[in-house]
Amino acid sequence: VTTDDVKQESPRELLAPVLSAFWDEPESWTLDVYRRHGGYRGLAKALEMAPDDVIAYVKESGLRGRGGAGFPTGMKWQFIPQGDGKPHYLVVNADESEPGTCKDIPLLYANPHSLVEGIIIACHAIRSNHAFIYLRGEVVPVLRRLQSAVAEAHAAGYLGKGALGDGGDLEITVHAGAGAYICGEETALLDSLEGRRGQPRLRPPFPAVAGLYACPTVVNNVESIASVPAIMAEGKDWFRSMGSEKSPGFTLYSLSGHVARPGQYEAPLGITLRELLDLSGGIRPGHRLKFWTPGGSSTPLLTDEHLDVPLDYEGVGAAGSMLGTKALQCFDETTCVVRAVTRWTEFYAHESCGKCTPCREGTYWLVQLMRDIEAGKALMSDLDKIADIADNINGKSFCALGDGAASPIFSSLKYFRAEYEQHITERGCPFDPAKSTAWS
Ligand code: L3W
Ligand code: SF4
Repeated sequence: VTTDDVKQESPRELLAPVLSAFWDEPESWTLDVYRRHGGYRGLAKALEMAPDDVIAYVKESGLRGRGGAGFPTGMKWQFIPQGDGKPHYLVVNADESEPGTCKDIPLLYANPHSLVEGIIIACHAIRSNHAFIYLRGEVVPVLRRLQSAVAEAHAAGYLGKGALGDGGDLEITVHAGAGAYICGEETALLDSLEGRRGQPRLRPPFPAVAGLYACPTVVNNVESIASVPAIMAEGKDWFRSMGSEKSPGFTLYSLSGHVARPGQYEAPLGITLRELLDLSGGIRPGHRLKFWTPGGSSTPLLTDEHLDVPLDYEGVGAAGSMLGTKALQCFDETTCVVRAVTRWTEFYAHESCGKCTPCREGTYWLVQLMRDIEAGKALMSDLDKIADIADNINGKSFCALGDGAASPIFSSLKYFRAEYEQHITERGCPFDPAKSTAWS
């Protein structure tokens, strides 16, 4: 579903197409089309400003990281020490692989110059002469589009010798990963980029202090950096006029699952799932929402009681979950929650890097027990056992992958314990998988 389709059918004011404004235009990925839509205006403004002023401006805009944690972008840039004599690096995390998350890849495919422009502004601000884009390796067409956007920017003089405000050079290296979810964790990503097996590093030191090649490094999500050019061009007050006070601006929501028109919907932060479902044609005809994830499977499940929760960091947090990557996976009443959680748990066990015991062993045993529960071969006491294993992973693992694996277990037991019990008392799954299209 393109933004234009939605515009024709939906209340205009709910949408904020900025990054996705011309995704459906022919050759939207080219420099010509990007410039026709005002591209590289933000850069011109930023290069006239002192680096510290750019950082202050982004900080005042209130932009928060779009990769999951919502950390203030300007504050992260400010952590980079100045005058330290070391190289500084910007690393863009484009290793999008959180289940249900599909916003950075479409953004890069349709509008790669928004990222390239954002990178140049960020490098000017943090005084970096080399940026890296760590892209999920499976998406070869996106790799080609990014490489061609970087080449176009080079040819136009936006990159290369003397590209930065102080006359400094700037190069962008596009690097394709090898398809490991853990390489989306910022320090594992840095290890992978340095040529080692991707496993998380101990933090602190945070990358801002000792990141790529032990130098000060900013690691930002694609959408965070791609949002910067519009903030510079249109102004921080314009950005703050959308969203809420603590979570300002627009963002990309990925709607998937049992939705009539799944896709990416760009809207102000604080919109509700009810409003997004109105825009996307609702849950598939004849069915009703049963449960959903606000930000991919690592964020606790919510239910139809939470349709009016504002989709910003504070609103979703108050409802007991996390906004995460804004990957809204919607499941209707035909979906077996035990089956869904089993599939996610299998994913985490497969992707666990094995570095720490709670996650490596815990996810393995969770899969065994979840499969038994799904097949009706478990005991009632196994429900306490999965909660206990999840408890021994959560907060006791080396990185956030462990917490993510525990989250669907806890939240599904909280809202759907009766459904788990039904699998045990009826000695099998009460759902007919043929009626559900979510898990094939
Ligand atoms: C310097 C300090 N820097 C924090 C920086 C830190 C990082 C950022 C946020 O996980 C979450 C996770 C997933 N000095 C600092 C500092 N920083 N204190 O701020 O850090 P943190 O630790 O809060 O989060 P994180 O470890 O980066 C991100 C969740 O997002 N998630 C998954 C997302 C998946 C994708 C994807 O597929 N693309 O993004 C979904 O919810 O579970 O909780 O940069 O260095 N004192
Ligand atoms: Fe590796 Fe899992 Fe430990 Fe993270 S929590 S370090 S993915 S084993």
